[in-house]
Amino acid sequence: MHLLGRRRSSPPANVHSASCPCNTSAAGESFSDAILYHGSSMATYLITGVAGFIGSTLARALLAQGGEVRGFDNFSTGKRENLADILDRIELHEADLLDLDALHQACRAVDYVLHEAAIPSVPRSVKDPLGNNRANVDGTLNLLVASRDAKVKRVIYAASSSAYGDTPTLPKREDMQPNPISPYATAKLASEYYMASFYRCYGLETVSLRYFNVFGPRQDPASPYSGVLAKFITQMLQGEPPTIFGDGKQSRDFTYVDNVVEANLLACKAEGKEVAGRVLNVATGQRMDLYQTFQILKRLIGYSGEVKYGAERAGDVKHSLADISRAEQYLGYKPKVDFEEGLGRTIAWYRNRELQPQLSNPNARARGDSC
Ligand code: UD2
Repeated sequence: MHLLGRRRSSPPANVHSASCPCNTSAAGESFSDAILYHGSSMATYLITGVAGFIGSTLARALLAQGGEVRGFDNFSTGKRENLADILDRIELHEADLLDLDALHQACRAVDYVLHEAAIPSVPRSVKDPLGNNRANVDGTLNLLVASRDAKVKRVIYAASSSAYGDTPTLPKREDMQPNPISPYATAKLASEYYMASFYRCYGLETVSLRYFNVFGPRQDPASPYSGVLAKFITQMLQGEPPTIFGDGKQSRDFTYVDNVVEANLLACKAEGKEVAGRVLNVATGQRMDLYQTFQILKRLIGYSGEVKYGAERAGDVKHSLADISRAEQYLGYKPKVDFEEGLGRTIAWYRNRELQPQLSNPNARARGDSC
C-alpha cells in the first residue's frame, strides 16, 4: 500500500455556495460548484474509488464544504489525472479493497465512508465474473469489516439500478423484487444486502444509494466498457459515428453526476434513524431512449454524421426509470441538474479537454504524467 498526497490541516478558503457567480468555469464545468454548502463539516470522509469520475467529484464537493478527505484507490479503472488539482489536499491510500490491512489503516478515525470503488460494467462482468465478484462483493465486505472495526459513523454505498433487472414495471421502486440479470447486477445487489446486514448485526449505519446511469465530466470514454454517454460524446466530438447496441429503443434514467454527489452529501447528514439500513434510488425520474439521446447529442454537438448499429449486449436491461420519491422523503433529495443541462456541461468539459493534449493523450495518462 502506498500513502500519497497530503492531509489538509485547515479548511479551504474556497467555500462557495450554489448562488456564487464565480462558480461556473469557462469549460462549463461545475462538479462541486453546483453543490450547496451544507454548513460546517469538519468530518473526515473516506472515499473509495476516489480516482474515478464519481469519487473525484465527491472529493471536490467535500473539500469545498470543509471536510477532511481521504481517498482509497488501486487505479485499476480510476485515473490519476482526475485528482491532479486536489492531490495536495487529500490523503491518498493507493491500495486494493482486497487488502484488509490497508482498509483498516484507511478507516482509522473516519466519520463517513463513501464507497464508490467498483468495476462498473455489465459486459466486463459477463466476461470476467470472478474478477467482478472480487471487486464488487469481496471488496465491499472487506470495507464493511474495516468500517465496523473502526467504528465509523456511516457507510454510504454506490449501489446500482441494475439490481432491478428486466422487470417490465416502470418506474422502479425500492420495494420491488430485485431481479439482477448480469453478474455485475448480482454483485451490486449482494453488496446492498451486506450493507443492510451490517446495520442489523453490528449497528453500523449504512445507506445504499441505487445510482441510475451516472454521467458527467471525467467519466472515462476510452475503455470498451465505458458508459454510453462518455463514449458517444467523445466519438461525436471527433466526428466518428457512435454505435448503438440493439435497436436504440432501450431507455435509461441518465443522471448527472452532481445529483449523485448531492444525494451522498444528504445521506451523510440525514438522521440515522431515518436512513440507516435503507436502499434509495438516486436518479432524475425521467428516461430517454438511446436513439433520442443520439439525436439530442447531434444537436448539442453539431454532429452531422450517422449512427452505426451493433448486436445487443448480453445482460443488457431494456428499460430503466426510477421512482425517486423515497430519496425525496428520506433525504430531501431533488435532482438539480436535468438531462440536457448535464449533457451540455459534459460536452463542454470534453471539448475543453480536447484542447488540452496532455489530458487527452492516453500515453500521458497511463504514465500518470499529468499529476
Ligand atoms: C448499468 C446500470 C447503471 C450502472 C452501470 C455501471 C442498468 C439499467 N444500469 O448501466 O446503473 O450501474 O451499469 O456501468 O442496469 N450502449 C451502446 N453503445 C455503446 C455503449 C453502450 O449502445 O457504445 C448501450 C448499452 O448496450 C446499454 C446502454 O447503452 O443498452 C447503456 O449502457 P452503459 O454501459 O452506459 O450502462 P448500463 O445501462 O449497462
